[in-house]
Amino acid sequence: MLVTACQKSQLEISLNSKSGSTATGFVLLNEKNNTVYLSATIRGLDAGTHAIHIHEKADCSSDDGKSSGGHWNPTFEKHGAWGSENGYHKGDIGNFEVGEDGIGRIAFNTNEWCIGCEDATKNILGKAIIVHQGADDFVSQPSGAAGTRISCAGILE
Ligand SMILES: [Cu+2]
Ligand SMILES: [Zn+2]
Repeated sequence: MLVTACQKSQLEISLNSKSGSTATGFVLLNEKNNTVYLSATIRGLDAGTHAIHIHEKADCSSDDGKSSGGHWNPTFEKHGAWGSENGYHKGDIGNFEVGEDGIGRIAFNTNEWCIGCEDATKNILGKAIIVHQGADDFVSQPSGAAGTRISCAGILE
């Protein structure tokens, strides 16, 4: 009997505040059976709706987070809501809600990503997680008009 080894890797990365915000947290990324599971907890947010995306470079060095580049879009689609038939970036995770406690929690999973595989249209290593001050409208190009980048984490091992 042949037992196929399942690919498995896990990383935990820190979100650091940007653009003068107080938003910090961590993101756990875990790959199991060709699915990547993302879970994040972020504190110090303003109440309301915030966007979270994968941007194209694991470079959080600039104060405004713009060093991370635009949305990660390896398949050259339009910006949109995840799963939209009109197209979406592989980094278009979406929006999450924050209450008066300023804490946001995100859980997301997809088989359209991998952690460190050979397929450049799936590999999220070397990219960045960005949290925005505003909400993604899923329509405005190229990035959903989500406003200032308030927290950034490079996806690095
Ligand atoms: Cu973004
Ligand atoms: Zn996008």
